[in-house]
Amino acid sequence: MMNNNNHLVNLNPHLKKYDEDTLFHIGFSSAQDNLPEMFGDVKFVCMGGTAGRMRKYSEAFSRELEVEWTDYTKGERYGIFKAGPILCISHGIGKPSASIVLHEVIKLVNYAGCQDVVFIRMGTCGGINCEAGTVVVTNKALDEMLKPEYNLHVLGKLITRPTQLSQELAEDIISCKPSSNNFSIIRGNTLCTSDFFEGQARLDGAFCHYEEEDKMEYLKKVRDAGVRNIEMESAVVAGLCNAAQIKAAVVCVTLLDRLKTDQITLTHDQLSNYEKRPMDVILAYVSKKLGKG
Ligand code: DUR
Repeated sequence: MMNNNNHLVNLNPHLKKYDEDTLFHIGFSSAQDNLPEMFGDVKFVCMGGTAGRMRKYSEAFSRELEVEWTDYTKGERYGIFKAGPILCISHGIGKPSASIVLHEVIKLVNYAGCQDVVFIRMGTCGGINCEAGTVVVTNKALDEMLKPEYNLHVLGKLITRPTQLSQELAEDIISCKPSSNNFSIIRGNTLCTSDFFEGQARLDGAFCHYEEEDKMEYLKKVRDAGVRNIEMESAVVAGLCNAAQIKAAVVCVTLLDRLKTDQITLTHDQLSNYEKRPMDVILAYVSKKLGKG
C-alpha cells in the first residue's frame, strides 16, 4: 500500500488514487520502498547540475557534519546521495530536466513525511557586473522578458507560477559566514533562460543573428532589472517550491562576468575552487541550523 504520509498542501489530488507511485527517473516506489524510513529525517534538499558535484558535496557534508553517507543513485539520469538530514540530488541542465526531478523529489519528501524541509539549488552561473567566483543568492528568478515567472504549457495553455524566493531563508544563508570567506556573497535577481547560447545573449553559439551592440543592450537591460547572474534552473526551483509551499533558495557561483566575455576559460583548479564556494556557504548555514556551527 501507498505510504499514508502525504502532508504537503497543494499537491496533485489525483495522487491519492494511486496504490503505487513509481518515481521513474529517481528509481523509487511509494509502495515498494520504505520512504519514511529511508528519507523521513531529511531537512535539506540540495540540488545542482551534475551527479559528480552532488556526490562531492554530499561527501563533504558527511565528513564535516559527521553524519552517515549513502549513495541512493539508481539509474543514470540523476545522482542521489544522502548525508544525514541532507539529500543531495543532481538536476541536469535546464528547466525541463530540473522540473522532472523536482516533481519526483517533492513527491518523495511528501511520501517520506519530511517536516519543515527546505530546498536549495547550489549551482554555477554567469555573472552580471561581478567578478568571477562571486556567490549570488537569488531574490527572484526572472524569465527572458524579465518577469518573475515560471511559465509552462499545460494542455496547450500557458500557465504561470511566481518565482519570488524566501527572503527570510536568503537572509539566513547570507548571515552564515563560511570559514573560507575569501569571496563575495551578494544578493540579486537571477535571469533564468531556456538556452545557454542565444538564450543568454552569447555571440559564440552555432547560430547568432545579432551583433555585439544588441547583446550589450540586452545585458544592460537585464542588469537594470537587478539581475546579478544568469543560469537555467532557478525559475523551476522557485516556481515548483512556491507551488508546494516549500521554502527554497538558489545559491550560485559566477564562472565569468557576462558584461566582459562569453566563453568560460577557467582552469580545472579554478573551476573546482569556485564550485566549492556554494558548498562552503551552505555548509555554514546547515551547521548553524543543526547546532553544529
Ligand atoms: N550556467 C549558465 N550560464 C553560464 C554559466 C553557467 O547557464 O554562463 C549554468 C546553468 C546550466 C549550466 O545548468 O551552468 C550550463 O553550463
